[in-house]
Amino acid sequence: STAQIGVTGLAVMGSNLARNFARNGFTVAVHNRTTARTTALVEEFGHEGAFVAAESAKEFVDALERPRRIVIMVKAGDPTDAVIREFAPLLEEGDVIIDGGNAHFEDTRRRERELREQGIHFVGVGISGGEEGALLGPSIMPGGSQESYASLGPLLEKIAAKAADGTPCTSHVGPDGAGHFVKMVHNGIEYADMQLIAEAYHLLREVAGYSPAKIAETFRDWNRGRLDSYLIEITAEVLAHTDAATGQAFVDVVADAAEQKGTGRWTVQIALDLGVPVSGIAEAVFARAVSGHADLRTAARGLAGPAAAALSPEAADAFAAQVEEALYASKIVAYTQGFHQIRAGSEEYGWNVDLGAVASLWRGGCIIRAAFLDRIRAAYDARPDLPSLLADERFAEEIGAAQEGWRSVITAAVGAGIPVPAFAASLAYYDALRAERLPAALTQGQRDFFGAHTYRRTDREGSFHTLWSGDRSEVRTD
Ligand code: NBP
Repeated sequence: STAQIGVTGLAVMGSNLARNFARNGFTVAVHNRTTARTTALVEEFGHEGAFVAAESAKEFVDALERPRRIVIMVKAGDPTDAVIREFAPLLEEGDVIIDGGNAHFEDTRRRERELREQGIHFVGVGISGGEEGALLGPSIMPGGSQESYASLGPLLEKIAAKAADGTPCTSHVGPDGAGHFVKMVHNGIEYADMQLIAEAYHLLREVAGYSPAKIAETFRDWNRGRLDSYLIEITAEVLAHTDAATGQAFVDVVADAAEQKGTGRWTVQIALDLGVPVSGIAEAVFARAVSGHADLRTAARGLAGPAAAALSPEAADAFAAQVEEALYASKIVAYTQGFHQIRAGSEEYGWNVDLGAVASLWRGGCIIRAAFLDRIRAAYDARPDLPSLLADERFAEEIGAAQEGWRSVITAAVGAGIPVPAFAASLAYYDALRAERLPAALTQGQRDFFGAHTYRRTDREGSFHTLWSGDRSEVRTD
């Protein structure tokens, strides 16, 4: 038994992760249900490091030093349970099973509980960065026991991406499902970021009248400022790309129906359960759904809308600057909502997640990596109990400075008939939170009227009900 770590499930993610471990000097046992994949991996990449190819589960387990560390990289869901059922009987107390797939955190909680009874540490790990990240350094979000992290952490820190300051983009997130929960919210934020960028593009195209090439330039420019991020960078690349077959802009030949794998949807479902308003993320998920409904879109095609009005080149450039403000302000809201959800999950499940550390481990390797995350980390470092990112002085100042442009952009979008659901939902969230009074008072009155649901008063303690169908006097109900 010489291998320090084992990887089972050698499709693209598992292979690349195994190679990453090997390239970093670890001896890696590799295994796959279909042995051909194991053989192919070692044949093609065996020169990169020390691999031990195992045909059977028993061989695999025997190749590992103790306590064993086994990474499962198979299709999420039933296949993960099947692999756990196969390996668990072969393992001993203190061994660690690591699930690097995109598991739902509730599944991770269940698996952790079941394996704990057997004395096995189960570590649900969120991994972001796609294929390339798995090979060159992903952002890694491990859950599980503190003890498991003591054994696993040093290996993960070696293979993880490094932030600009050299810090590894991984740290122990919290017990059981915490890592997969944080990965889920990461993906939700990714949906919001992408939708906000899409709305900015749409406005630059339809209101400013910019060409895709000009918009690519604009994004490149923005990428040198506060919006500096991987997603802005690749947006410029995609927009600058020309389709070889037609000579047209690539973005004009791609079908405009966005697909999804489900982690954005999970984020919203869980947010609803926790009562956390993640309206920006929800609008992003719904926007993809709307784009995919060809039937509804065809049926609505002839509906009336405003006539297009072109802006002068100077007005277009001024408008583009406001779009940058709208994008930045909405982005602050998306992260505010996402971090609120992590805090709520952490409280609900007793995870004690350090929000600043989460911002820190997203700084490299993952899809939402951005200069912006340094600021979020700084905000939580300064005030770990920060109730909301909007309560941070610097973010408050920045969003305050952007709000005029943000409003103008949304007004222009409404006037021009361009849908900006995520921009608009983000602004509504901002305005709702800063409002002195909300119409929720009226909602409470209605609820009391039709359902005697009671209400609280602004001037006295207690809960009250008005006898709406009687003499309309008020009674105290508590
Ligand atoms: P896939 O999700 O395509 O899964 C293929 C692997 O699962 C193969 O090794 C296959 O073995 C194995 N497998 C299946 Br399917 N059923 C099995 C079973 N019942 N028993 C044992 N093995 C089984 O691979 P992937 O795209 O590399 O992704 C792996 C995980 O990583 C997934 O959970 C994914 O969501 C997650 N992830 C992916 C990305 C990404 O960018 N692609 C990023 C982050 C996380 P076989 O070779 O014998 O069929």
